[in-house]
Amino acid sequence: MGFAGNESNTRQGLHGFFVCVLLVICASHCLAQQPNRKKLAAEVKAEFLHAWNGYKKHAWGHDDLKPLSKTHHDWYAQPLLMTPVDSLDTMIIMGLKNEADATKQYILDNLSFDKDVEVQNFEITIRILGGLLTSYQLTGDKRFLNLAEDLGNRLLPVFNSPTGMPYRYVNLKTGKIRNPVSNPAETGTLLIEFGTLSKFTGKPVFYDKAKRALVETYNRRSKIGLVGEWINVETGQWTNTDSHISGAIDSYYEYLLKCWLLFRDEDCKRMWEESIVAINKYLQDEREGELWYGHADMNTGGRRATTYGALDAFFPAVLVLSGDLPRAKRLQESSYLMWNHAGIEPEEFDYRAQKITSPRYPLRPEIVESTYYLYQRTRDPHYLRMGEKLWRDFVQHCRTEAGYAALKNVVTKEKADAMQSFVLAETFKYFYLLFSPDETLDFRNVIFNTEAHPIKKFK
Ligand code: DMJ
Repeated sequence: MGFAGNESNTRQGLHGFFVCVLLVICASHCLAQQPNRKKLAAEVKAEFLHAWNGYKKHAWGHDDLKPLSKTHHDWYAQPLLMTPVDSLDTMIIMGLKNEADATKQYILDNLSFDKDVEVQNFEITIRILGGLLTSYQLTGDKRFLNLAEDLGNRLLPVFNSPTGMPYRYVNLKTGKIRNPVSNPAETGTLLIEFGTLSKFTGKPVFYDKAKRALVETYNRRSKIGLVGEWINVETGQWTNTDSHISGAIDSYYEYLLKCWLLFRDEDCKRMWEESIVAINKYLQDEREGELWYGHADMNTGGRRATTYGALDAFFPAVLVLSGDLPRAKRLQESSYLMWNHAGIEPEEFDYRAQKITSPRYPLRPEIVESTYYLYQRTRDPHYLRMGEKLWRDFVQHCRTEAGYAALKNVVTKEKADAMQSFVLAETFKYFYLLFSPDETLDFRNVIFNTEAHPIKKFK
């Protein structure tokens, strides 16, 4: 008995010893598997500077850098400093003080909207108005707010349609409007910026006009609760009834949810809550255990296409914000699968056929944005590892001598001569925020506009 007892003690001791060794091995293995956040954040910052320096050297004073020909691209006859305005808050967030100070001064000295150019209301709102408002909030410099208010006033004529939904283009000098056929993303992605402008200036007109445009779009949803892709803002009739969460609709849904969270606007809450039920009922799709969102007819709900793309990859972030973590996690895995199909993300992917249907990659941020939201909400290192893989592929395939270049084809990895301002405003910012310490930005107290410009939630 005694002997047997000793033998069992010895066995137990040995067993305990091996368990400990195993735990130590596992722990060190896990630690080795943990991405080095500090190192990654430093890399992102250095690469942001590389891209920014390319813009400064080859495209200074213009809208965008063309990274292959090392020259510039302007959207209109006269530049609107798209890249500097879009990038300033990224510099501030990254702590690049000298760059931020110089860029701020350049914008304040040179940006003027008194220009005879016809601009696209949606793009100018999300990139420039959004950028100026965040720069005002981050620096406290009233001159940014003055610029934002001047721009807001020049954009206001877009809302002078019979329905209140905006025309797509407006002349900044004359107020002449054009292009009545628009889409929900362009009619409904304005309230964060116009609403914030109202809050900062105390002038309700901006909030009211953008809110009406959002509500009028929502009011034209079908009986089953979906919106279509193209709508005439003069007649209120849909000209294309394809429904999805992709480009031309995407950020309409994003703003329904975010405007509730930013302004505590209960109408937006109600519109979001009704919309997400229809989205999940008719657009959600399953393939071999994977969750996807495809296309359906807005009136019948019948499946129209089984494509999902780089723009759709914003939706896990929206699902995180709405509290639907299970769907957010599953959809993120699908986005990641799409990314890994060719080692970098195609613009569009047929998830049923598992085939790329549009092979370009314009350096989009959406999948990184969703990775950041998921990491913030779950703290699961899985999302850091995912982010590190995205980052390594992004650098490997898109870095050039003068900055970062879009890809014409994700299969051949052939580059395109474009680096849009959202690369500096969004893609680098979300990579940086994913890896940098939590104190960098208080995730729970801000709402990002669709161009990644954060605004503090209003009380
Ligand atoms: C950005 O301008 C915005 O994120 C917009 O909502 C969608 N397209 C680009 C980025 O892909």
